[in-house]
Amino acid sequence: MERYFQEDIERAPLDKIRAIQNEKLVRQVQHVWDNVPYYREKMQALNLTPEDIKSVDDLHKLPFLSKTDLKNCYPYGLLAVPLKDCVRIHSTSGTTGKRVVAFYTQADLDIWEDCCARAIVAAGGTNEDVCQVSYGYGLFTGGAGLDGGSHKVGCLTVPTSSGNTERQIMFIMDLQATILCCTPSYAAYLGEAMREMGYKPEDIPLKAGIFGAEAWSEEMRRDIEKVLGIKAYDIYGLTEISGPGVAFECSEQRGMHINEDHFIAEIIDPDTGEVLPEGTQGELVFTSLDKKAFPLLRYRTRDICTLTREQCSCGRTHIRMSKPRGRSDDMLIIRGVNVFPSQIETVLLNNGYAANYQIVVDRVNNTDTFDIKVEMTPDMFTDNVGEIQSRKKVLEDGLKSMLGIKAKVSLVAPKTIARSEGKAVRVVDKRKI
Ligand code: DLL
Repeated sequence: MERYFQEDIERAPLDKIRAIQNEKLVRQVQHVWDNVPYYREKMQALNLTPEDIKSVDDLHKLPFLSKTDLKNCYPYGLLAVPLKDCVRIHSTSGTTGKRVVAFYTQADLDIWEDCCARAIVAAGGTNEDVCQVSYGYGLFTGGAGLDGGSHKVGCLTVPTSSGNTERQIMFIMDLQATILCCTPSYAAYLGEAMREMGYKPEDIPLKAGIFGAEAWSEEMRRDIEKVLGIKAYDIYGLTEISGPGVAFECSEQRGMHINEDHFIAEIIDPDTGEVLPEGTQGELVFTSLDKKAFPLLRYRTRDICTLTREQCSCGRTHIRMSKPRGRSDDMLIIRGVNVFPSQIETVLLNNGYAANYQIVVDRVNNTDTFDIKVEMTPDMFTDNVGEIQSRKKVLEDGLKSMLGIKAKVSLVAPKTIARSEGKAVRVVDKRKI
């Protein structure tokens, strides 16, 4: 049962973790230098050779990689092994321009699946569980990653992929699924659908959910936990670095442990690139230590969070990252003020709404307009204009004090905002800037 709680690694003291990282980093830098001319040139531009990187202490000397580098190198420019050694690709869900394509050798897939297995075990999963994987399968990493992890743990894996909500519910109930893996927005939607079908939390066999791939708030966690009668665990990852399982929550649920034997995490100032001390908020940067096919060094994720090494009650020693509050590129600048969708979500959920909303930003006469469409829940739905007006005012006041700027709220009938089976689309930015 505990095969994928890898105690010797997950509870290793810091000096052991550092020793593993030092050794792997030196090897990985040499591998990239030898096989990726694009990165070698970046190092040469800084007068660096692999000999300059002797341990994690030297990491800060290495150049960053960003999404722009990935675009420049599309599709094969960062590949570090012969194509014949690659067995799969995955790709990000980018909506504009070229997508990121990440390559995997069989060994890369095995390590990635191990990381997902650790996440399932941390959520209480064993080979006695029935694990329904409702993340999308295909180019997206969610389905494949959790599917592989679930197999490694020995769960009975139900590979429903996303969508077809009625069938999802049928399998949860008929097969007595105990673990659900999907995006938090889809989990909320499934919960809503099950409630409408008359299921009470105690009727639902699920005990845990492993939800990630998008930012979600503590309030949303509580709502999902309540409606499905489960404990909801966060999981983080990105295609460029492997997929889900780069970091995951344990029973303590205060941050996600980063699999430090495979990845080094840093927090930097997004403007200056300077490495920031533990506990400071900034942009998360990853170096992958084991990836052979697509080994990114110092990749800038654009995710904003903090890191902590404070002791964790679960006994795991790997560093923890806070919930990313959204990508720096999800952040909207409206009338000069930084606005994260997650802040809006917090206000809505604190006022009894579900996370069904859409932000529409436009620019009229050189001024930003900021409209938020919010769905009423069936309980609060009314056609009493006075009541709607006063609800609207409560929300507008709450948003003003959270964000510092005024938003125009319109309350709409239940089920009028499109649901997402994968990552939710919260923002429509019509500004042509
Ligand atoms: O979303 C991988 C994944 C699949 C993670 C399933 C967890 C579960 P991408 O599509 O490449 O990969 O998107 C990566 O999604 O940089 C974050 O901005 C965001 N993200 C991922 N997990 C979380 C999370 C997958 N738990 C991007 N909380 C990342 C907040 C998350 N944001």
